Amino acid sequence: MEQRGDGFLERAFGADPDARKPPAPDPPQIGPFKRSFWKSPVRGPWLTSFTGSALLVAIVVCAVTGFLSHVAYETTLGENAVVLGDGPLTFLYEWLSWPAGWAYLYAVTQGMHVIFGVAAIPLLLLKLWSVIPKFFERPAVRSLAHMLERTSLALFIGSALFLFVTGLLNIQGWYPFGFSFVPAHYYASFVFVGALILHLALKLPLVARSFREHGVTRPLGGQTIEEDSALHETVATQPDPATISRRGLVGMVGATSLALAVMMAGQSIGGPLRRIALLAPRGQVLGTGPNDFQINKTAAAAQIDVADTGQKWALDVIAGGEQASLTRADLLALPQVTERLPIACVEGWSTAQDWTGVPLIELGRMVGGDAAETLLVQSLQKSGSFSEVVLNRAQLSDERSLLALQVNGVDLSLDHGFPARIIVPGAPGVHNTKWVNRLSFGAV
Ligand SMILES: Nc1nc2c(c(=O)[nH]1)N[C@H]1C(S)=C(S)[C@@H](COP(=O)(O)O)O[C@H]1N2
Ligand SMILES: [Mo]
Repeated sequence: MEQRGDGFLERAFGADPDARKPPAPDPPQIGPFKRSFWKSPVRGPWLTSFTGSALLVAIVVCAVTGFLSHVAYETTLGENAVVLGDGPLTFLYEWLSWPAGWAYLYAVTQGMHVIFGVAAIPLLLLKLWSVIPKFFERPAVRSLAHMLERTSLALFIGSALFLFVTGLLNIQGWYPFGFSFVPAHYYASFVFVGALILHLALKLPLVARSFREHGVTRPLGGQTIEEDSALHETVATQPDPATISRRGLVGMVGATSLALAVMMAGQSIGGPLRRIALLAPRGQVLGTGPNDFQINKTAAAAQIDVADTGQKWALDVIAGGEQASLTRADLLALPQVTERLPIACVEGWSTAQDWTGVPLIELGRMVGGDAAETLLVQSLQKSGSFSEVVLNRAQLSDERSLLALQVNGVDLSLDHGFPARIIVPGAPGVHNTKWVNRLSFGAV
């Protein structure tokens, strides 16, 4: 337990029997634990405040769009629930239903989530660099307040790194960890947002003072500023001569952020811009055939038995006691509708194609299920995530929501969901179930 200080902890938690011993001497101040070890003349509260403010903007965008992504994923919950059981805010997700209105809604919110998240990484690194001396601060804990501040900081930095690392791995489609990405990323965001609010409350006065003294952007004009090393632990006591100005450093990191943002935007916006998506895992340059667009999970990966997609395939449509069974020829004989709609994956990429098929609501009418609140979609995929999904009222009743049989004028390829797949406006890609074989109106 803390032995120096003002006895605050002792009063709070009862006397420590060791407290009567003479206080242990401070550990020897060597290497990075010595203030003079840190030489950079640009490190200080202005740089931290400025970088932190820019980072805050990106983080707020990520938090809002991340929350929206959960609303989109869990619309009416049921099989969609990514956090099984009663996760935090489940009641909110039951109440907030994702609209079908604007076809590009999720492409935009999730594109922003990934673009701002990736662009924030250089800012996060600069922010951490600007406060390195504080990690070596000794004594590590001075008082109860100081202990709480440092604990919240450990949670803050820990959850931030966890969110960025898991998010990056997810957009690369790589899951080296033994837990499920969505609930982990989701729960960590609660720790992060809580710690962020505390951090802001604790640091706002410092930021305000620094901006009052030096201006928010004045050092970016190239002006040098003096910061007091006696007041701030991050300011070098024996600085080396500058090798880069604050303007140069912020400019370099800002340009890196911007370049990453443009690169990530390439895969969200698509078209010729996809060529600049150097970090996109789903390929920058795709073929030019009608089925040559991103494949999230191939039929082989989903363990689809090709025999099940052939002549013996039929679609079961169910509502209450009514049931219909339709072959692909039956479906093709119904009036066909063509809609240009995007697939917008949680990974941040999206791609708009021309889909042709039968409106879901027409299939509902055939069995008297068109007034249903929900539609349970099931597929040939026997297990694993996304093998089935629940669509809400807005989605199942929208005239553009299709059971697609064709894309860009030709039959769906096996990897894109042959014989039939769902395509719904404004929804996350995950709800566009492939290899569909059963539609149950009002089942959940
Ligand atoms: N049955 C089934 N449908 C599925 C998936 C899946 O794994 N299995 N992946 C979903 C996800 S996450 C996305 S983004 C889209 C991608 O569709 P595409 O592979 O045709 O681009 O399909 C969705 N439909
Ligand atoms: Mo996806």
